[in-house]
Amino acid sequence: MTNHLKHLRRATAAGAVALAAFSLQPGSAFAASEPTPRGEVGTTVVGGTKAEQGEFPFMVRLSMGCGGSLYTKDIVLTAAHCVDGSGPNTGITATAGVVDLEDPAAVSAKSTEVLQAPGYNGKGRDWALIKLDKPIDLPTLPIAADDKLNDGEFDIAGWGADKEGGSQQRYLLKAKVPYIDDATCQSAYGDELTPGEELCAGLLDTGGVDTCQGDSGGPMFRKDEAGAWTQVGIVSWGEGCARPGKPGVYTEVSTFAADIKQAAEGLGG
Ligand code: 4AZ
Repeated sequence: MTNHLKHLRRATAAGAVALAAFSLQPGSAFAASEPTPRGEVGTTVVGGTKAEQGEFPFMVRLSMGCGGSLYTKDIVLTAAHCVDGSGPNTGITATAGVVDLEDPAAVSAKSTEVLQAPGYNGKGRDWALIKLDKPIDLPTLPIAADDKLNDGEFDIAGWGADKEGGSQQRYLLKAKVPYIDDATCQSAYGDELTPGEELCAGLLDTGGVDTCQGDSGGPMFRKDEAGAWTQVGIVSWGEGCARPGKPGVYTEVSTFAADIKQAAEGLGG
């Protein structure tokens, strides 16, 4: 089990991107945007639907095939398993400002430095920061400072696979997934889960909505009491995608909020 799960995580860092779902049209790279055989737009399909341009302006696509979020205008928050370690790094391109990755209006910046969560060893603690060579002038996504928002319904978004084993997406997909408490999630994953460092979300009974390969590193977020988007999770891992009884596992951002803030200050942000 351990190796299987870690394999999923490595596979993401290596290649495919992705958000969400399940049972869209087989063989179509961009299924969620296409009419279904009934002539309906794919937004009624179980799983992800297309995000509107500007709906989630803090979403970042990283060139290694991961998601991310703008923590500051020149620091991207992503998953530790999406990066190779800490230090100077000019090899990552961050793309933002568009839902369509082929839109010429996309804005991009290059990495200058990577900070992987100190002590990251493949279990829990799955966060990293990427410093950019120039600011991206888009809204940032504040992170949750405490666990008050670890409840209710969360938003997920990404350019990852639209089904388990599927291909990365041209258009940003989005979905909503409910919180799953630690005890319930532990009954799905046992000791693979690190409660307190990870939180789970998904449709436990039915499956069908989830993040997937290539969504890793992207945010799970919701509105706070004041109606402002707040990041509560980082897409981390899961057994497959959208399987019943196998929810998505997310880095519990509030647990690491102080560490992330300190690390960002160390990167000059
Ligand atoms: C991945 O490999 C991955 N279903 C991301 C999310 C999930 C599984 C795998 C959750 O990037």
